[in-house]
Amino acid sequence: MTNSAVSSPVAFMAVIIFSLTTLSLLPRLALAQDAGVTRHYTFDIQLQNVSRLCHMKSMVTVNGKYPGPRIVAREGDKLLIKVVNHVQHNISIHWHGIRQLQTGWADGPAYITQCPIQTGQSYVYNFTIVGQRGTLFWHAHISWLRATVYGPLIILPKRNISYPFAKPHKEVPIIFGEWFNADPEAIISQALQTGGGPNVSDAYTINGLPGLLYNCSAKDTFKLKVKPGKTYLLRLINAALNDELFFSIANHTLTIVEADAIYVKPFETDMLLITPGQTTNVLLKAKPYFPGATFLMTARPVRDRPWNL
Ligand SMILES: *[C@@H]1O[C@H](CO)[C@@H](O)[C@H](O)[C@H]1NC(C)=O
Ligand SMILES: *[C@@H]1O[C@H](CO)[C@@H](O)[C@H](O)[C@H]1NC(C)=O
Ligand SMILES: *[C@@H]1O[C@H](CO)[C@@H](O)[C@H](O)[C@H]1NC(C)=O
Ligand SMILES: *[C@@H]1O[C@H](CO)[C@@H](O)[C@H](O)[C@H]1NC(C)=O
Ligand SMILES: *[C@@H]1O[C@H](CO)[C@@H](O)[C@H](O)[C@H]1NC(C)=O
Ligand SMILES: *[C@@H]1O[C@H](CO)[C@@H](O)[C@H](O)[C@H]1NC(C)=O
Ligand SMILES: *[C@@H]1O[C@H](CO)[C@@H](O)[C@H](O)[C@H]1NC(C)=O
Ligand SMILES: [Cu+2]
Repeated sequence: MTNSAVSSPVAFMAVIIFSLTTLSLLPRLALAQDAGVTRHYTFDIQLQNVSRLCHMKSMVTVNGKYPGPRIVAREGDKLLIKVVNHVQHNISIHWHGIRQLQTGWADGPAYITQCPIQTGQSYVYNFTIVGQRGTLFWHAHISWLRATVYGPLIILPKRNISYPFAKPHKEVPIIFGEWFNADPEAIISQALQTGGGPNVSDAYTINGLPGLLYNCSAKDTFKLKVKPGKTYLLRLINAALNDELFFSIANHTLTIVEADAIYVKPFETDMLLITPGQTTNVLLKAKPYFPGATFLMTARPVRDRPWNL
């Protein structure tokens, strides 16, 4: 394969046109600035019909969302997340990258730190975020349920502590994943039975959307509308199952400011590599000219699909 990610059929892409969600990331907190607050979330594990690439399927989700809901907290906050299992699968949720100081049992890997939550049961994850700020994520941690059960975990700095870089105009989570037309549980169970490699996914996704390089997918393209000259904080998360991804935005340089919830000395790059489980915050400065222009945003794996080798 060539390096031309934009024309590769296995890359996925999106066009910067429309405004996606704007994060209301700065909720007013009730308590004193240093103490941290307790934030409550409820995750209902439930089936949801989702259609991509002209394939509709019933998938395991949190609250019927794909990708799942955002968790937003500040460094120092306590999280109480009640997970209620309404599906036939056993499940547990991993708070990926959280250090879990003195709360190892809240980490989430099934049969490692806890028994999975069984059908009809619930469990409250109870932990405090200590000494971390930036972007992490959460996902299912049993079998291959993480293929559809994942979402951003956004950790803002403590109240009255600013970022060590200029305040961005907006913050946008960009979460990479994989779409399987088949049931991911059937794929991993077939692979375990045959001893062969598991079938590869049918598409890579940005925020659950495969983008317009795939057939029957143009309407499922992530679009981000930007204002000329403004700076955007992109919270990049690789929630793909197995693939390391190269990410870039045409004609733009990215400034990396944080990795795995630790600030880094900022540096610029045209392209970055992000492996499954990694997260990183980057600044994107929109060009001050070219009104109405669109720029492609792509991610693609290190090694291509077998049929493209
Ligand atoms: C998914 O679609 C099937 C078939 O159309 C339907 O029977 C089922 O109720 C739907 N499930 C949900 C959660 O909407
Ligand atoms: C669900 O978890 C329980 C407890 O660990 C286990 O006994 C049971 O076999 C599991 N069910 C499935 C379908 O894996
Ligand atoms: C959460 O854990 C703390 C101890 O770290 C405990 O005092 C508190 O009661 C727990 N809360 C819930 C709702 O389980
Ligand atoms: C924290 O910020 C608020 C405004 O957001 C301000 O009123 C308050 O004085 C600040 N507190 C400290 C200790 O800086
Ligand atoms: C995996 O791919 C093979 C070859 O295309 C196909 O026959 C099989 O049904 C697939 N397995 C699943 C679980 O979808
Ligand atoms: C899209 O469909 C056409 C016609 O079936 C096929 O030739 C092409 O390879 C497909 N492209 C992708 C990216 O799957
Ligand atoms: C974007 O980059 C391409 C390739 O370097 C170049 O041909 C094109 O003129 C650039 N477009 C803009 C709007 O900067
Ligand atoms: Cu994880």
